[in-house]
Amino acid sequence: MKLIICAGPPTCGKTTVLKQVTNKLLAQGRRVAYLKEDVQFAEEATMFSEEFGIPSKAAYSGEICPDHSHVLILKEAVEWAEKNQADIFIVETAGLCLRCAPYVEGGFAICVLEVTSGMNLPRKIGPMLTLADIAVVTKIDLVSQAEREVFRMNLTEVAPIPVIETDALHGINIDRIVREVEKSPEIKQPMVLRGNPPLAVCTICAGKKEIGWENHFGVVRTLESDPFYQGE
Ligand SMILES: Nc1nc2c(ncn2[C@@H]2O[C@H](COP(=O)(O)OP(=O)(O)OP(=O)(O)O)[C@@H](O)[C@H]2O)c(=O)[nH]1
Ligand SMILES: [Zn+2]
Ligand SMILES: [Zn+2]
Repeated sequence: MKLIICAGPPTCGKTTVLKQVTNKLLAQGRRVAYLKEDVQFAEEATMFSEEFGIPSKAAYSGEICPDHSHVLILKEAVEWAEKNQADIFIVETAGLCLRCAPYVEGGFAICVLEVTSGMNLPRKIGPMLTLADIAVVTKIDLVSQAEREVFRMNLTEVAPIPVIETDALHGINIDRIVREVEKSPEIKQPMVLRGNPPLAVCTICAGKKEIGWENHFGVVRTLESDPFYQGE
């Protein structure tokens, strides 16, 4: 199974892009599963399940940093997708913590940014962009050619990765994203974070990169549970 992790600031167009991508993957006979991770509210999972009839799920991080919650639940989420016979598992995350990045080694990482968010955004968001495999720039229908080019230049200065520009509402350049997804490797266990978490007090912050709540101490959670304390 391929694991596609898609992060980006709120309302940048992640879901719109992923719906277009899912549509094409399903048309090619792929079996797709979808997980939306958010802090407290998300309707995307219902949307994916109603529109595409695919296994879809939402996970709320609540009081935990969304990227930390992601580390804790991703192992079980991958097992859930495998149980549902998915061959491509798409995870959309809120990506609110600009110190962490949700990407794992051996997975495929997509960072979505909206071109309307200001020319300096690529310089502000850190590992969410710099550790991604590709950047998808949405809402190109709303700005001039010159603004598009400056945004792209600022982005590739920070992260020299392929940039795919899209008007996601109209499915522009979605085929290019699908080709990148198709080229990505199969996920292998044990999964490990790509980046180094920031310095602080919990085991994730302290730099322990193993995916799965069993591997961490402090306030943790499972895919289905409320947060609980694990440790001495
Ligand atoms: N004009 C234009 N609008 C877009 C484009 N992509 C997304 N939108 C609109 O932007 C809004 C937010 O899009 P979503 O796909 O929900 O964004 P998101 O990143 O998934 O949002 P959250 O998951 O809620 O953080 C919606 O109203 C979309 O219709 C685009 O390429 N062009
Ligand atoms: Zn979304
Ligand atoms: Zn964090």
